Amino acid sequence: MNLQTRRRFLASAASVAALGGLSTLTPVVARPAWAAAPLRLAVERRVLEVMGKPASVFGIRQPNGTSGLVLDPGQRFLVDLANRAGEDTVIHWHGMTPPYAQDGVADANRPLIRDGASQGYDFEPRPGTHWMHSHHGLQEQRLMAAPLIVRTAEDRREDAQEVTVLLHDFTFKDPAEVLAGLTGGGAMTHGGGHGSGHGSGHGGAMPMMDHSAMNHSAMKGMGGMTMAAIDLNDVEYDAYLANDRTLDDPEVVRVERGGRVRLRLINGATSTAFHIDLGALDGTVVAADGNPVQPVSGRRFGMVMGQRLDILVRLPADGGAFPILAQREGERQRTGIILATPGVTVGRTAGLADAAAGPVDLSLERRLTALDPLSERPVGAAFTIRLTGGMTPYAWTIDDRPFGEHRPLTVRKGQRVSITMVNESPMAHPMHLHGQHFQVTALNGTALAGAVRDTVLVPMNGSATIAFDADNPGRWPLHCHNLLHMATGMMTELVCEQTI
Ligand SMILES: [Cu+2]
Repeated sequence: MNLQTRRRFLASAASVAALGGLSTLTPVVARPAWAAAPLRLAVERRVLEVMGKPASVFGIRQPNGTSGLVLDPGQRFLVDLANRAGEDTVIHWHGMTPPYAQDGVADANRPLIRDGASQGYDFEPRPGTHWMHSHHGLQEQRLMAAPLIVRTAEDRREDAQEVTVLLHDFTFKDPAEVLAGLTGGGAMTHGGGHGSGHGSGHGGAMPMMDHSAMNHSAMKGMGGMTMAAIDLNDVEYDAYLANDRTLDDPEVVRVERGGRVRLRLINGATSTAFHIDLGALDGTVVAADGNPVQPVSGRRFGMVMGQRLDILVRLPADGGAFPILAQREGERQRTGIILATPGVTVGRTAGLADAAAGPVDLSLERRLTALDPLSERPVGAAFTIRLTGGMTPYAWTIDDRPFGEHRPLTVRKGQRVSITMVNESPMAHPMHLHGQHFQVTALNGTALAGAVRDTVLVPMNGSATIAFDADNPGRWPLHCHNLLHMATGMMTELVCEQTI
């Protein structure tokens, strides 16, 4: 561990300890030295060619160029992260449940990683398909995101080839311009978004959706069902990526005839929910956000921003080429990879599906059942929050309050907590809680023993109830994983205080 890393580690531990209202939090104690050689990751700039045009984006890579990390069973999350992005950043380990200081979010107690500096991490990782992404500004839109896979011993024994797919939405525009186009070019709406004199978010020259056209195409896809009231997508993207590539030039993964594949799918898009489409293959969902579920079979599965699905497929004995596609909700655009057995010529897959997809809804969520559910015990702290805000002005809030004016949800360590999120706004929101995974215990008011996960869809006019045992002290963000919604205020905090 170099001195600079140690100093930063100590600094963040000290600032956590100094935190007034949370002085009972256990500070993270810097280790005197690395217990073993750390894995090295760097946040860097890179040039990515998208549809033949170069784009300046970010990457989070190992020295050998591998994007992200794969940890073996029992391996610690022992990472030295260097910031060579040319700007300050902080990387959130999405799906991990580390001590508060190492979550990868900057706040009053946890500094950003300065450009040129590095930061050390040392904690027990949580098994499953997870990811890492910037939690600062709009960097995530420029692909500051990568897979974070933590294998279990069972994964290793399983006779299945692992194929990880990170999905993303891509624009050649500066993300700040995209957001300014939505908010009407005004200042960020942390002042409340009220009375700020913003015009409609539809007036600018930025690549927003033409909502009338979008609704029209969505309507066709839904067999005439009236879709006029549904607002699915805020931004017209230039491309949709699967492992950095479009269907013009997709990744082709060689697989065995008759072999099994474990797809580790990550929706790393900032503002796009996808329908996973397995085409001719039958799939079995075996994990949600890295947590095992009772197997659910099918060929099409919805997946909102931040979520992960592990899906097992078996290739036919006579082989072939099999696109694994992700189609944007409400649209025809899609991306994906191709699974191909040896000797097969891979044909072209169109980047547009024949018909627009409907919205991603709760149909998969309702079918998911945790293999390792919460124990039965009474709820000690119950909250109901409302998801609020809207397009005009473009400002998204919780209980009508933007982040900064939010009322934290305060619980004591050890309490069983339930949070019901009621969506009163005109869009769906994928809600992500940091610091712990939760079980989905009700959808639209109907109780269920749902999946354990860290991100859940709360559809328009719908609600979701989540429950968990608060065992990780800290100030944990609870936010919408639509980056543009979070950026305009849709975030609050779960404050877990440690009792004496
Ligand atoms: Cu949202």
